[in-house]
Amino acid sequence: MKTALITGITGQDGSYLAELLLDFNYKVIGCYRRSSTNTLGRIQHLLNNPNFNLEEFDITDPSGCNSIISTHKPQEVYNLAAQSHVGTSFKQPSTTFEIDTVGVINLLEAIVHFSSSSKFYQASTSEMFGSNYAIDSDGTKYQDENTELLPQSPYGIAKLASHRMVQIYREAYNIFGCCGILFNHESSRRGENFVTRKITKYIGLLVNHKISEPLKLGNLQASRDWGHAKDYVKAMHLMLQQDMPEDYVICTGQTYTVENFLQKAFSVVNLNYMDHIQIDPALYRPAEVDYLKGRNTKAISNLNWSPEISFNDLVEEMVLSDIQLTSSVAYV
Ligand code: NAP
Ligand code: F7E
Repeated sequence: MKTALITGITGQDGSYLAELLLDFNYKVIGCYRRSSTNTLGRIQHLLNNPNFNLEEFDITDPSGCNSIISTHKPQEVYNLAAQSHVGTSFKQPSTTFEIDTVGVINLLEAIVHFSSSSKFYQASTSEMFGSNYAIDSDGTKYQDENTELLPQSPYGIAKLASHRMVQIYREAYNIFGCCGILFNHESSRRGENFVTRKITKYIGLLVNHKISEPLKLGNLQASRDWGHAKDYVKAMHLMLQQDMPEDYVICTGQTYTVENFLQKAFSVVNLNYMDHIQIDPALYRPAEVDYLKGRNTKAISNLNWSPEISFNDLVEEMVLSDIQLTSSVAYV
């Protein structure tokens, strides 16, 4: 039985990855940070699984990283822990750097010193491309593994620094480290302050007559390549099953604006989004990533991976789930 250690277990991706690895008969060590309120909601259904174990851990604490790696010596380490909100990274740049860069160094050092054969997955991001893209012969703009990384946010810069750090540890210390450059991925478990979930939760409240004020949003013109988190955690696992450690872009290859998402989500309940939203300039970011559209040719050919859940199915799943969730009497 293989042991996998997942940081960020309480997050969206941590919960789906844990489910996948338990299905593959792994022993899973899920690392969570202490909090004054319960953060285990997304993994509640796994807590009684005998192959699932929780460990308290904060990635910014080097001795904790050393201890958890030296105790478990896991075959696979998936580092999903992060301050992952781009808007927040403008308000808390130092904290973001501490968690998203220094934290990754702490884990890499622990692996080098205590478990050098552990395979390591790093959650890199399309936010590292910033405003940059390539253009192909028919004029299509896209990003892939060869596109220069020019981040536009403290989050993007922190993630780029850790991305390069993994590459350096791979070259310098022969660590089996892979970075997944994942484009936006969502689900009914998405954090409520990301734009997709903010929209679908609002629709749930609206349909259940629990809200009367409009939905406040920022920039509707940014384009994102949105996939489903359940598809994307499969790619993380596949990267660590290859003979050689490499970095991969994981995306759908399609792009939609925030306004397209709004339109589609409201159409699921036969409403017109224009009747329900208000633009709030305070929600615009100091710098924006305008256009993301990935190209997943390498993942298709090397990993035999491609996304299975369509944009329309993703949006519908999120809307229906939030209608159900917000219908409960307890939900206010
Ligand atoms: P998420 O839902 O925001 O989860 C982040 C996780 O990190 C949470 O479990 C959080 O714990 C944990 N965490 C934060 N600070 C920590 C610390 N100091 N020590 C230990 N754990 C800490 O993010 P996600 O959507 O699942 O994304 C997973 C990873 O992929 C992140 O690294 C993110 O940056 C990256 N990524 C995400 C996307 C996307 O579209 N979802 C795209 C590209 C890359 P709490 O519950 O205690 O806050
Ligand atoms: O914003 C616009 C906002 O916060 C998407 C993270 O998982 O994916 C995610 O980062 C777009 C932006 O995601 C609101 O300006 C408008 O253009 O949902 P988001 P993100 O910034 O793309 C990348 C790949 C990651 O790695 C990150 O961890 O929507 N937008 N109005 C808004 N965004 C938010 N959050 N809230 C609004 O009210």
